[in-house]
Amino acid sequence: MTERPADATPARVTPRGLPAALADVDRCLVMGVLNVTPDSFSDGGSFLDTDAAVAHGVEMAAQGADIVDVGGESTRPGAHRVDAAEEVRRALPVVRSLVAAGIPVSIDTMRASTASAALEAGACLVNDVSGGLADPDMAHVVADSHAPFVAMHWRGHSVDMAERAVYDDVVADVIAELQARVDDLDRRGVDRDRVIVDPGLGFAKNSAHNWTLLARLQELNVLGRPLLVGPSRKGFLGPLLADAAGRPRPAQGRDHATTALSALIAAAGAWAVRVHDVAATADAVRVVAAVRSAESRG
Ligand code: PMM
Repeated sequence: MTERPADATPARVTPRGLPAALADVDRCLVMGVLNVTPDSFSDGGSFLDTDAAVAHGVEMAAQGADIVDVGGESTRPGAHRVDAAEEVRRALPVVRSLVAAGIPVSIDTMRASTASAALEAGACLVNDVSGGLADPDMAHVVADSHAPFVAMHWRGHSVDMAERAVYDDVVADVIAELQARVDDLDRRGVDRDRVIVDPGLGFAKNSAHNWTLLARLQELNVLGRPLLVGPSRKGFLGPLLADAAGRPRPAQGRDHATTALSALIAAAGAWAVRVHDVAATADAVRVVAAVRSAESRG
């Protein structure tokens, strides 16, 4: 086998605890976003009905989503919390139906009780935008389950997170705060080899912070953990794609830019990318994998 040259992109790291079918995939995985909410920033209200949500999840799997990420609470900037019963009422039937259809499902929640119900229903991964900070019971639930856990970089709830976008060096600070999360989770029984880290684009970050994190993504590999990145349709793309009058491009028009970012994120060695438009990203990650494989053949 040829040795990777010193300047090659880093090898992908995968988490322990994934279903074998996903653990064996040797490219950046595609996580399809399924928000069963009335108020998410780009697809809020589209899939509030259970049947529509399940149909969209099945469609994303057919388009190449490796995992469908089901969420029942919006985390868009300024969002207020939804109560626990309502979150479960929205998300659980969708998780159950997609699991029954043989689709790998992750649950996007900050609540231990919702994570527990979803794991019981067959979800194979917990995606917590607060990295376990919002609910003191989350680590306990995940520790008991042996499922992988996404710890996203987070500094507080969405309602006032913009005020927390203050950093000395956003990359160094995000790395230090994620390292503290990984260490704390490990102490509380969520072994570090099950933890996936995410820089949390758009969460307590301004546009410059998001671009800097994307430019220096490979520095996060120092954490030694698999990396998930969620660039999809996010606000920092709006001004970049503004029209001639300077009006930022609305969320629904940001998919091509998201696909370009997904390719860059995959090329940086990320484990997975979380997107709304699965079909284009599924192609993009395959292109990156083909180039990387040719690169390793020399
Ligand atoms: N972004 C949103 C929601 N969940 N989870 C992870 N791990 N990373 C993210 O960047 C992320 C997330 C934002 O809301 P959306 O569901 O409307 O994309």
